[in-house]
Amino acid sequence: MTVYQRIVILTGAGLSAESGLSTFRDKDGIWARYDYRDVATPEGFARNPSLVYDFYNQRRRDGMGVQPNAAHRALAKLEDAFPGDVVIVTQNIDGLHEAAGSRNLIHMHGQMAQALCALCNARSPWVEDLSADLACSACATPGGMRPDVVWFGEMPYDLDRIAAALSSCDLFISIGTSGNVYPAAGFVAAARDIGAHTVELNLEPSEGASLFAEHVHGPATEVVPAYVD
Ligand code: BV8
Repeated sequence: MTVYQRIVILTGAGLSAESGLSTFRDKDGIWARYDYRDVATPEGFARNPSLVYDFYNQRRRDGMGVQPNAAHRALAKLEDAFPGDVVIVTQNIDGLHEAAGSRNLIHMHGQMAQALCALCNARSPWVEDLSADLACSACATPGGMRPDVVWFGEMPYDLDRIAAALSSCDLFISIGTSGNVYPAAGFVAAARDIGAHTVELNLEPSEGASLFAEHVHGPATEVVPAYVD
């Protein structure tokens, strides 16, 4: 029985599916209803900011009252109980890891709870609908407020912290992600290259399934507690 010391956990939209939030690439997912180029790129925001405001204001409203599920809770419990290091690198912006009690979190694609001023780069809590009229609380200028999320073509957050965690982990677990989006989809190869054991916990085989040493397929609320408890 291997005793692990340092665990890196990558999570994606599938982890929050059983909390009632849409994933992106499932048949009824977000990208089946929106073209990501219109709502999740800087070009889309420049072209039609009100469409992007509507998209994210609606996602924020959809997320209100949503609760973490048994998989989120199992990961928070693991962090408390595990004698070594656990870090969760999440692609999700829904805040459900924090709501479940996880603390050592890296939000590589940003957070729905925060807004960003594109004019002065100040961050502020996202408490009301974003719009072109909303003035930044720091520079008092309207027109620059956007969700604090990473769009396609933008640099994900904290890549240096993620690289440091991957370079010393001995267990890498990927949960609820289709392995379509980079650089996140490349993390398993980095972990494998330094000799970490790699596990995919997902409803079905992801794009990168062949890169993992171990797979457990099924709903996150079943496979995650069973694997980490
Ligand atoms: C970058 C915003 C440079 C936040 C998102 C051309 C031009 C520019 C860039 C590129 C290019 N070609 C490729 C790229 C890179 C690009 C990319 O990867 N494109 C893909 C489409 C090919 N990436 C980027 O642009 C990234 N930035 O590259 O910067 C750089 C970087 C590093 C070093 C040097 C340079 C930025 C990507 C971030 C984009 N932002 N969203 C938001 O609105 O939420 S994308 C979106 O996809 C979300 O962030 C999401 O998290 C992410 C990944 O999706 P998943 O989480 O995996 O969700 P998905 O629906 O796909 O899958 C769900 C899975 O769960 C499925 O497998 C399903 O089976 C499973 N599941 C479902 N139900 C359950 C379940 N599992 C368990 N239980 C269940 N119940």
